[in-house]
Amino acid sequence: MYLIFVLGTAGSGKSELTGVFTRWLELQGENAMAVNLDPGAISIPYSANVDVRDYIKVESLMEEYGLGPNGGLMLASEMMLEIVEQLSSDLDDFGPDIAILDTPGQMEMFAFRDVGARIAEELSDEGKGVIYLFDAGFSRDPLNYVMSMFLASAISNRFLLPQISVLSKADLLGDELEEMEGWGEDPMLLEAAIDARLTGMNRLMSQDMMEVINRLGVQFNPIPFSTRTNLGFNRLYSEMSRVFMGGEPFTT
Ligand SMILES: Nc1nc2c(ncn2[C@@H]2O[C@H](COP(=O)(O)OP(=O)(O)O)[C@@H](O)[C@H]2O)c(=O)[nH]1
Ligand SMILES: [Mg+2]
Repeated sequence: MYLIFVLGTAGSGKSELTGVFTRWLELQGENAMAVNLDPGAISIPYSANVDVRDYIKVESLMEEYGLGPNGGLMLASEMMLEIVEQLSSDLDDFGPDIAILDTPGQMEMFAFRDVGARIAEELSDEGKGVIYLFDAGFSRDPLNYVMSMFLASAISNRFLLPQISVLSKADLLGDELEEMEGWGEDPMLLEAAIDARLTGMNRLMSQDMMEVINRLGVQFNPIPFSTRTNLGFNRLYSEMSRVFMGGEPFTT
């Protein structure tokens, strides 16, 4: 079994990718399964046999403890560590070859606290990886693109797992898509866009952040992806197989 955690900021398309792409993987002959790790989800666009809400629901916690949505989500995140064994045994019962795990909408509650990485660690001893979503609508501005790179680096430092970047909701981009693909392939093109399109503090900030990212030696080349047009499905699949499985399919 290989576990793939889908991470990204709120609204970046984690749940929809989890649902649509898992279904597509099944059509490719993979024994894939979608898993919901978001205790705050009201509805999810896929059916999940393994679902954290079987044990913890933000809505119920809010009612029971008189909390707001953020307080409820924080408590739920902490509680998830206590039921990770149950989730792990649920996963084993179904035994897919790939589990695609949808994570909480509010990434900072999960991924930027210990809980995310600890759950990843305790859920399974088997292979694990991360898909990180660059939200296309947000990242079309060069400053925001650099910020997305920063978030992706932070996730990578937290989880210490092989990671693939995806440019989600790419169907929302017009001609910009080609330019943004260039930013992923060649950092100098991103630097040129920063110089051309930003001024003042935003420009300085982006330039300095780029310098740090270059110094870290990390590279992101997000795969343009859309659940609406199936853009990037084949590329993401072959990248997953290459990065996570050394080129083999997940189901043998
Ligand atoms: N145009 C477009 N919209 C998308 C795509 N993926 C998700 N969305 C929409 O973006 C919003 C947030 O998606 P969701 O999967 O719930 O994001 P999450 O908070 O990261 O789980 C929803 O309204 C989705 O229908 C996509 O590929 N293209
Ligand atoms: Mg979601």
